[in-house]
Amino acid sequence: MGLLIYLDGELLPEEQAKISVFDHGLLYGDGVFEGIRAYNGRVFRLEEHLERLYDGARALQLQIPLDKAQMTEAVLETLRANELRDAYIRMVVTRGVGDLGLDPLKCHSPTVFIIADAIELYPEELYETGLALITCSTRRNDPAALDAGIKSLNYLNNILAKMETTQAGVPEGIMLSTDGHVAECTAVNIFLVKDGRLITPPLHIGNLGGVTRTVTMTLGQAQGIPVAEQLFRIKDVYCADECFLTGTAAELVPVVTVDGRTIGDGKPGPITKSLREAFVALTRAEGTPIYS
Ligand code: PXG
Repeated sequence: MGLLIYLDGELLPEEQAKISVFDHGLLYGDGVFEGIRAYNGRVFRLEEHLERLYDGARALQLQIPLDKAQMTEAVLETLRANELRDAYIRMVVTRGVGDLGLDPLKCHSPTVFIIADAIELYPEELYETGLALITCSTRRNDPAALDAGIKSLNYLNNILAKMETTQAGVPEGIMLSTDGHVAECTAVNIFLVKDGRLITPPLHIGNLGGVTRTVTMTLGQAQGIPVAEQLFRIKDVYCADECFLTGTAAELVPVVTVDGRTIGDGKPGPITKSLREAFVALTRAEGTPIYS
């Protein structure tokens, strides 16, 4: 049986959930999206995801036709219609139908759709053994040109980097800023552990302010680990004691090699493990209930 998709106020069978070829989300990548997860009947950090979506839309002067309470209800309805308790949720708002020119003012009605589906996870053994990464030659967009905090439908530079990782046979890759600092990976944020400190790049170099990144920093502080947002370069990754990635789909996943160099002792480190355990526990304990 196919999925039921929320599209502009209706729940439609997936074969009928279609949008126009004149939608500017498709023609120009003009729109915003979110990827969210539900664990055991609760949506994790829904408010934070909605805040990022609405802030991104606001920055684009894109008026979402639902308020946050209505959008929350639409997400929960979509999950219920598909009888899901554990799920990946994709929420998309596009500029809507316009003409063939760029002008967003000619698009009168944004398109809103929500897909909720069973989640495809990284294989469990990757959490035990850790990932291999490469450094991608594709740079992250310059934040002077496009703010990476807007989770827009323009993902081409991440996709070019993703093609490099696939070519290299690894699941993720590090993306540098235009001035050569480590920014993030293709769809996850990056953390290092060095001398007992947790370090992640600051947002101003052009990375996404990940919801999982924020949760991880809070969990680190709660465990008494000093946490810093600090610029670093690829050599600092090679010389780190531990490295891990954070994202909604990946959760918190250890990295054990980068560009063929072994990180730390080549196994997921103790701080990575303890933060991962705390993260997993939190996802099981908190969230917006789907079925009340
Ligand atoms: N950086 C980028 C560029 C992202 O797209 C993250 C970091 C992590 O953010 P969260 O809020 O998830 O902790 C993302 C996440 C997926 C997927 O299937 C994730 C994203 C985009 C597309 C697919 O995991 N964004």
